[in-house]
Amino acid sequence: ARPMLQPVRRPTVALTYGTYDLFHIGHVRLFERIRERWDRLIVAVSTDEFNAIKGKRSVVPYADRVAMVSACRWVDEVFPERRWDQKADDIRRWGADALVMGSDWTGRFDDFKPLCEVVYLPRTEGVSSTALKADVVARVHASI
Ligand code: C2G
Repeated sequence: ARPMLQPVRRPTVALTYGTYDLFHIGHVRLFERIRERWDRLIVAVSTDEFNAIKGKRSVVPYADRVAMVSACRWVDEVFPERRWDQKADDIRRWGADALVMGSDWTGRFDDFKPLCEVVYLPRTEGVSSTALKADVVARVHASI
């Protein structure tokens, strides 16, 4: 008899957005948690110009932030985040099954629920780019 052909499940795709300045364990843990639930992870990295729109000035230039996120084992694709209003197009273009963000964004992207799952995962406590910068400044002052 013909062997039963197992239906091959299409790999599921998650999309996430961020600046990833001073790439740290909080970012890595988020990516790791996303990959525990979805097969592929596509990351939109905010350009330096979009950071200005977000009111952020990152220490690490865009090209280096892209290189570090791309080097992360949990990440499959990286592309630029240039505007607030590109997410619907991105979801369609990448065929994303889910838009996933850390919990500081809870509720903020629920408008995309008609297009894909919208999931907020717990942030990693005790670490942030802002805290890392403050820690370095404090150490420099302490050593003066
Ligand atoms: N994050 C986390 N734990 C931390 C710090 C950050 O889980 N300790 C998550 C955030 O919740 C976010 C992602 O890491 O999902 C990236 O954080 P940022 O680089 O600060 O990005 P942000 O400025 O929030 O940009 O259009 C969406 C924006 O581009 C998101």
